[in-house]
Amino acid sequence: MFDSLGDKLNAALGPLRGRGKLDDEAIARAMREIRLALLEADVNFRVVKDFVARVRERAVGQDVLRSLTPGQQVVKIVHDELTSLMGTGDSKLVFASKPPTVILLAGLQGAGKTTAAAKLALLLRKENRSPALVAADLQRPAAVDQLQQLGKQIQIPVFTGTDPVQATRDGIEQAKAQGRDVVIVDTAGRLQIDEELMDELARVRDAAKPTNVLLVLDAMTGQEAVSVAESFKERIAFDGVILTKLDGDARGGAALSVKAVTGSPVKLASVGEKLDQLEYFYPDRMASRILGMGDVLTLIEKAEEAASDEDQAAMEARMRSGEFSFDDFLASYRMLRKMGPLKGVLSMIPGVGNQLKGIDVNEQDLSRVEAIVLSMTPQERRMPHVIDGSRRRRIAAGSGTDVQQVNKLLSARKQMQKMMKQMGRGKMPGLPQELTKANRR
Ligand SMILES: Nc1nc2c(ncn2[C@@H]2O[C@H](COP(=O)(O)OP(=O)(O)OP(=O)(O)O)[C@@H](O)[C@H]2O)c(=O)[nH]1
Ligand SMILES: [Mg+2]
Repeated sequence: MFDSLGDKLNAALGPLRGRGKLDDEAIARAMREIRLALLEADVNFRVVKDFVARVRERAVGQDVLRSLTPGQQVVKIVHDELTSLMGTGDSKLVFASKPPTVILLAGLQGAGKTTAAAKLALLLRKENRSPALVAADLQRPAAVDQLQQLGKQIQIPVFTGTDPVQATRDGIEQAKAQGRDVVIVDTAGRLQIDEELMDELARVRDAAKPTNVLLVLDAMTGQEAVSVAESFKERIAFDGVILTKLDGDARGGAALSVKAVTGSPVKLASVGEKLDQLEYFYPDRMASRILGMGDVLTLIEKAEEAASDEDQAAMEARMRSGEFSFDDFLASYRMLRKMGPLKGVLSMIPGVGNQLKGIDVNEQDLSRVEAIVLSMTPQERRMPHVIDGSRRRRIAAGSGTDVQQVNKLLSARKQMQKMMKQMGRGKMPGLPQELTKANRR
């Protein structure tokens, strides 16, 4: 996602990262490159201009944080500004105090409304809500059918009617009667903003009295999507945006400009055609992703699904403090296992994705890792520095491995700990050498 933008921003920032002191010349050059990278990613030019001005101002007048070099600080400034460009904190959906919560989806033809309606229903059900779908698109003959098919796939009821307004009103009533607490209304698309359909949308909105109006935008259309959003804004107030087709070759322009141009944040992002491929949009994570800092938080979230809350919180706290014992090692390793194919999970760790190219993650090697850790005493796991030569021999014998393999694991843990510490400081770590080497054989 947004790979080319990420590469270019990193190329612009690269020369600054290691520098202890920044002169105006170096900053000016980096700002020029950042500007170009954003324009090439199809970010709105006014947005680019403001963005670069803000970054420059902060970069030149930066308060020097002791923990970061000036170069690292510029990277942090770019990250912060990217984050605030995409919105701060308010990307949650609003739920009505008196159910049902009604979510109205609007957008151009083919933007992905109908698919997004079903995806959103599925996402909300995972959060223990009880959604229903309403097909208010009676423009296209097959539209109702499409939503009904999707509803059937995920076993969520779909209501409709004979005209858009009546379908909306009755659909919501029926959903309510069945005890559904969220109703998602799918509306007719339009080729471009046209009076008749805008008028219909306004009437559907009045009938639905939605808690949220979400505009569905195709990210692949870049700036076009942003102008569409601007035109919608003039007629139908919307609270947020669902960006779709981020799995395609979207360059990032829509994601980065829409909040600045319309004032409404992206709330959800669709990253594929499958029905479970809709995610909440987190500006800070997206900024990290663009800057190639990996998606640590998404990873943590996945881990949370696999681990109990207490385990997770305790481990996170220790990792943040830069501690990483063999107990943590084992716990994270077991979590990884539960999270699914290892390679996919590893590729989300900052800096690891690239290094995994061409490497086979060998699950058998990892079982050996578990055996070695299990042969350690609780004290050894907690305080790995006590593991001396004779303990190494004992651990090797106990796990059916050899001292060399034990040594390898000991230094892998050290590397991991270093990596965790760097992450805590906001640096971009690399994959521990020992781990890649071990698996390259
Ligand atoms: N790759 C990819 N395809 C998507 C995504 N979201 C939707 N699509 C595809 O885009 C096409 C249009 O999606 P729909 O949901 O039918 O779009 P719509 O806005 O309801 O279209 P109309 O009802 O005609 O206005 C379908 O082929 C979807 O499978 C996505 O996130 N990624
Ligand atoms: Mg549709």
